[in-house]
Amino acid sequence: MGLFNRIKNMFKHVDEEEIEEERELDEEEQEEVVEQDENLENEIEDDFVQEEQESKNEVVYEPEKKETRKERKKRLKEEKKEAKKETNKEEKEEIKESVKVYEKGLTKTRENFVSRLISLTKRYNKVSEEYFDELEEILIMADIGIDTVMSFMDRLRKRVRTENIEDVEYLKEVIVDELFIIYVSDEIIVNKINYSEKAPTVILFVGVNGVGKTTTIAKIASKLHDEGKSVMMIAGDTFRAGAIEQLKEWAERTNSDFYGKDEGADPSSVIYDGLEEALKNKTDVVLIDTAGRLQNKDNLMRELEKINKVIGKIVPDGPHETLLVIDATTGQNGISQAKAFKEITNVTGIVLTKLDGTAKGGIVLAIKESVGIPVKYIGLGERKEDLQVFDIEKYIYGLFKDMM
Ligand SMILES: Nc1nc2c(ncn2[C@@H]2O[C@H](COP(=O)(O)OP(=O)(O)OP(=O)(O)O)[C@@H](O)[C@H]2O)c(=O)[nH]1
Ligand SMILES: [Mg+2]
Repeated sequence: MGLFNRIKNMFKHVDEEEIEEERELDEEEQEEVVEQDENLENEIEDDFVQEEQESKNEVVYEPEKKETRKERKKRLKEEKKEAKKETNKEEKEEIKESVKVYEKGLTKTRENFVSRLISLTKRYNKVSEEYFDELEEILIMADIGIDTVMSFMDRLRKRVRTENIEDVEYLKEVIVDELFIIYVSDEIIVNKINYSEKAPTVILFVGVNGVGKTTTIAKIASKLHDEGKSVMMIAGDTFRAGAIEQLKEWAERTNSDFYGKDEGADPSSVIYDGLEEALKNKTDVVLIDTAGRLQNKDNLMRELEKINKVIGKIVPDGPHETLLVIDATTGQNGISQAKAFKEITNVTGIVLTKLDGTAKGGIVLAIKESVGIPVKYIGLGERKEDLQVFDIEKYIYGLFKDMM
């Protein structure tokens, strides 16, 4: 099965109203998944042994109420099965919610880019030079980036030639396939955050003014809390008093610890003291806000070097991530920022915010190809749920669902 159909099968059901019949099938399917789970037997065995142990210490006044071995095993099995089904259901719900966020957040791009692609396919019966020219223009308009588009077109033409493709309907699938390849390009995509085994995990946020650093920190903090992790925010952006206040407010709202000093304080000293406190409190994750005045590249480079050194003094393998925040609505300018920051510090991942605010969501693909840094999170709106771990399959579905 091609990628186009694979992604379609993965997510198409999310859009369709769940009819009763389907729901029943779902139940059966879940029952099967549970039955086939090999771990289940072991888990039941463990629970059984534990319960046996515990009940040995109990005095049973009503011997007729005591469960037999067999009864207890049966009950435990039923309980486990119910719990497993519940988690499976929850997982499915989560995927569904997240696909909906992608769909909604990518509406502008989809309506622009994909509707043009569909209209192109309608106007041409066969693949031709004119078709290629128009396609190229559509891709450039979506901000995929000239270089990326050129190499994409080369590969597409080659496939059309070698596979003798004439049908534009089929070519649509090949286009999706090739866009996926741009992103993946022979690498295993690491979109996961590198959490340290020993607390604290230190995540440094960098990026120019107004791109969404502080709100991203707040969104990530709230996700971490949902996962049961403790969080501290450090106000390393001491450039404006407002920035410190804003972060402090977010810390309160998300139940995170906060460390900050006054406006004008040396960011490295703030970070040093904050990290010491985090170490003392055994905080799981520390999120560090910084100021990103790229106007003065040398200063920024020196400042980031100092910050990294200070972090390393307290948390020797930190920072575990340096996330560069980029505003998707700035288009190619965002790509230039990524290139500049990559030169001055070791950026390990990109957070691409405000994708919901642009019709040029193709920038995700351009960043990966032109800078070679994985996009780890994307912002698809202002709510905390709108910050999503980047998932290329959901992204492609969010873009092309009208074609699928
Ligand atoms: N629509 C939309 N808005 C976003 C998204 N992410 C952030 N914003 C908005 O962008 C604006 C700027 O965000 P901040 O977090 O203050 O940006 P910053 O990088 O910390 O800015 P400075 O501290 O001024 O350098 C806020 O109004 C956010 O609500 C997103 O994914 N979608
Ligand atoms: Mg800020």
